[in-house]
Amino acid sequence: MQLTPQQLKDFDELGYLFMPECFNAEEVALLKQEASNVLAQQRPEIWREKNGAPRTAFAAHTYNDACNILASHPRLVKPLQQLFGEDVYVHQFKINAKAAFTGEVWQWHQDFPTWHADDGMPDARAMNIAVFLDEVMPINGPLMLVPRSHKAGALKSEHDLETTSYPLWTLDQPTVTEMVEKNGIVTPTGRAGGVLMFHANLVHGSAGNITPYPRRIVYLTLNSVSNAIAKPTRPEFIAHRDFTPVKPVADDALQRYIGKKAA
Ligand SMILES: O=C(O)CCC(=O)C(=O)O
Repeated sequence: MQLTPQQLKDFDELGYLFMPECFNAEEVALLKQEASNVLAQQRPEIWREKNGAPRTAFAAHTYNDACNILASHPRLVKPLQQLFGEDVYVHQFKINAKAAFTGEVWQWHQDFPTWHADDGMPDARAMNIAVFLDEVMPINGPLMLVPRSHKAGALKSEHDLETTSYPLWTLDQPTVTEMVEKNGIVTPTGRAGGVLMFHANLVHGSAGNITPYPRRIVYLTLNSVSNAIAKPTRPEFIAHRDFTPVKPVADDALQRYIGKKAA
């Protein structure tokens, strides 16, 4: 999948692109089932909310076949290769559960300050590309993005070790207020199968989920091979040390996997 000149222009201007219905109903059904299987496991790669509900399943592509295919899927990998103009490797792969009733907040942040401070990533030449596994609605803790905020570069961030179970470099309220007064907030919503990519310096966050509707999203973080991390401090399952370029699989790889499983 190649981004069109208009999509490239929109991404440059706004810092994000939302592509509804990138994965079809069969592919989504498989990914949902596999995400449920992953999130039901007890393993160290699964980070939990303070109340014990799964918050994030890291590195699921290393222990789940469908996730492994997704981490090399051309609909996710090719747009990022195109944007960065070089090969990319998997810096992180995670399923964020944002469970019904218990999913907690993600404080306002940019991704790059955490990757830089905690992993020694040199530049903002990495990006999250997200796949919605459930319908993302205005009510179930959608991702909130501040359009154009990536143009401000990396902003001063503080290490938040308190508000959630997961340490993150977050932005203070005056900074967020200033960004939002200038640019507003958008919440891309839509059916499972939608894909959202956003710049490493785009300001974003999400509120807790107190609805009965889970909001599972896969985030594949791809980093340019020329920008490999230099000083990782987090476990390998959060910041991968294998810088081998991703070779995109065939576009129908998930469909073939479904066929193989059914046979
Ligand atoms: O899943 C969410 O709501 C936010 C996740 C996020 O911002 C992140 O992983 O950096």
